[in-house]
Amino acid sequence: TKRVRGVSVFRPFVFGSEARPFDPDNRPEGVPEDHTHQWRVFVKGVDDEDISYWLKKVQFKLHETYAQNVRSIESSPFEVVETGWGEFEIQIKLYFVPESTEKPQTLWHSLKLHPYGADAEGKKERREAVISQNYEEIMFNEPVEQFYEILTGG
Ligand code: SLL
Repeated sequence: TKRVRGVSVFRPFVFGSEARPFDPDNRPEGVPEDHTHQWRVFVKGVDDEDISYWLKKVQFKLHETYAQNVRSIESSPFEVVETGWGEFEIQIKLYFVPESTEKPQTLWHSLKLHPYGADAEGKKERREAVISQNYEEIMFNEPVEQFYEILTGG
C-alpha cells in the first residue's frame, strides 16, 4: 500500500467525562450502597460530528475495581456509562478503520467526580455535575492512499 508522501491529515475530536452525584433521597434502583455518582466517559466528534469513518473502535480501561474493566465499544457513540464512588485514570485506546493500517493510539483521562475545591476542609459538599473534557487533534502522517481518500472524502 502506497503512502501519500509529505502529507499529514489532522482530525479533531473531543474526549472526557461527565459525572453527576446521586440524589440521596432518590437513588436509582440496583446501584451498590457505596456508589455516589453516575458518570460517562466518551470519545466523540466536535459538535457531535460522526467520526466513525476514521475511528473504528475505542477501548476504555477502567479501574480494576470494576467488573470486566476493559470495555470495547465498536460503534458510535463511543462511550461507557457507569456508577461508582472514586476518581481514577482511564486508559483510552483508539483503533482506526482497517483501511488506515494505522496502529492504535493511547490517551489517558482523569475521571473527575468532584467539583474543583469541593474537597477543601470545612467545605460543605456541593452536589453538581462535573464535566471534564479535552479537545484533541489526531495527526495521520503520510496516510496510505486508501485512508487518505477516506479522510478527505476523495
Ligand atoms: C481511589 N484510587 O481510591 C482511587 C480508586 C476506584 C473507584 C477509585 C468502583 C465501583 C465498583 C469504583 O468506584 N472505583 O465497586 O464497581 O479513590
